[in-house]
Amino acid sequence: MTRLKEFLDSGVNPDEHLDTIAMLASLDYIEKGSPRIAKSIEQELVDQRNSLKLIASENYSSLRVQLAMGNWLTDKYAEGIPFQRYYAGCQNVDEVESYAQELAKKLFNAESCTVQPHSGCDANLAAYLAILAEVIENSKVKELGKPLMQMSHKEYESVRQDFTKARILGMSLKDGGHLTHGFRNNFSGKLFDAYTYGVDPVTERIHYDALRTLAKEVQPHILVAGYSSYSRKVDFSVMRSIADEVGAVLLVDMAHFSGLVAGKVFEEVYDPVAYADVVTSTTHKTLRGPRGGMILSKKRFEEGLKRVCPLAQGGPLEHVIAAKAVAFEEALSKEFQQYAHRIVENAETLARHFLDEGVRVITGGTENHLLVLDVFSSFGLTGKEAEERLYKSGIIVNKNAIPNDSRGVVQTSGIRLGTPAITTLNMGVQEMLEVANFIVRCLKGGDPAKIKADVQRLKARYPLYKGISLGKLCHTN
Ligand code: DSN
Repeated sequence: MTRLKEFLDSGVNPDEHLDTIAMLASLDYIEKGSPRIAKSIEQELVDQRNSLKLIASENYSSLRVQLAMGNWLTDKYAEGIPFQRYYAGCQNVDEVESYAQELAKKLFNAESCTVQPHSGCDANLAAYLAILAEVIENSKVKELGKPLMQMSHKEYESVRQDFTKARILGMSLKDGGHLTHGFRNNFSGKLFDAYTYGVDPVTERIHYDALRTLAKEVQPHILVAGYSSYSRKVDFSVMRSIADEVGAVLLVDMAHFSGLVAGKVFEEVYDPVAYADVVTSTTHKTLRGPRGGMILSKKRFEEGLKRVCPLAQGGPLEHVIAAKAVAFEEALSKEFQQYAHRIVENAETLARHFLDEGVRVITGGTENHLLVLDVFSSFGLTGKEAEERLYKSGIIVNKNAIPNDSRGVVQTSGIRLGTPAITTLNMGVQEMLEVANFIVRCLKGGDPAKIKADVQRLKARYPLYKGISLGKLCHTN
């Protein structure tokens, strides 16, 4: 019997379960032609159900978001921007993309927006190139009195050489920044003369005066704020003043915390959109949309950002943009604001439980959705060992360097934990005590099989996509 038939035969009211029906029908259909792929899709749900997802950058998107991606919008090429395309027949994707842009502008109170980046990494690449085009290329265009395409090879080469001298100052990977903020094995460390700032060795927080001094020395063209494993709020008014003092463009990468901005947890000086020239983001993570990217900007950079294609990408993925629009609609709701506040409440509670157990929490706690534990000083384990041990107990985390980590990025001394996904499941502060206990028991050498059984008991109380609980998908191993 197919999954769908089994579900419908169970006597449910189809009108109340359209999402489940759509998902089960698609699995049944995929299985007919591509059984290996259907098996992996199904197994992923089983595995996600049976484990505790504490990866700070992951979440569970709604089935509406997922379904908006799975259709024929994927077949349409749409280079250009809405209503100004290089291909005919874009009337429907124009509608989708312009609506997504409007929603994003409303959600973040932004002047301009592009939802075309395929990922956060692509958003940063496109944003850097658009900024360089504005601050380096345009002045040369004015000086020579002719557009790029009319420059001689020699003239254009002098523009390109100026690009390679551009300086960037971003948070170092080892202190919580991202690969795209100047890491040498990333385009950002190759395209730019890249400098990095870290955290204060004692407080493990950004030291704004030290950053200001460094910025004055480096004179960056772009100051990058934002992080992927830093657990404190960033004061963007201070970042703005530092950028202004050195004449830099301020770019904030809010990929990790855009859901906290949308959900009005980060307001006033903690809202990057109010202060930055350009703000990049992913649309998954705390924002809980499809995997993808976007860029918000002040009017000055609007023209440059209309050129994500051809600057950094080919045609936009309009099926993913449709799902971004659905996610933005969801994020505009009151429920989403409550969700965003609960993410942080849960992370703070989790951090407090670890501190009560004598575990060293980097910076002494958290003000956002993530926390980093020093597992080497607390349990004598490297981050890699801790990650593997937790995995055997059904707890999914990632190893993470801590400030001044002597064990490098492969072994590391820390792990990073995040609460966006478990908060989506509706776990609250009560459950954070259980989660902290599982982790401490496991890292102290507790029996993985027993902990895994306890994890699954907790997960059973907070089912994932609970409509899909009938038929073949009901595995519990
Ligand atoms: N992979 C994301 C994270 O885990 O933070 C960022 O690239």
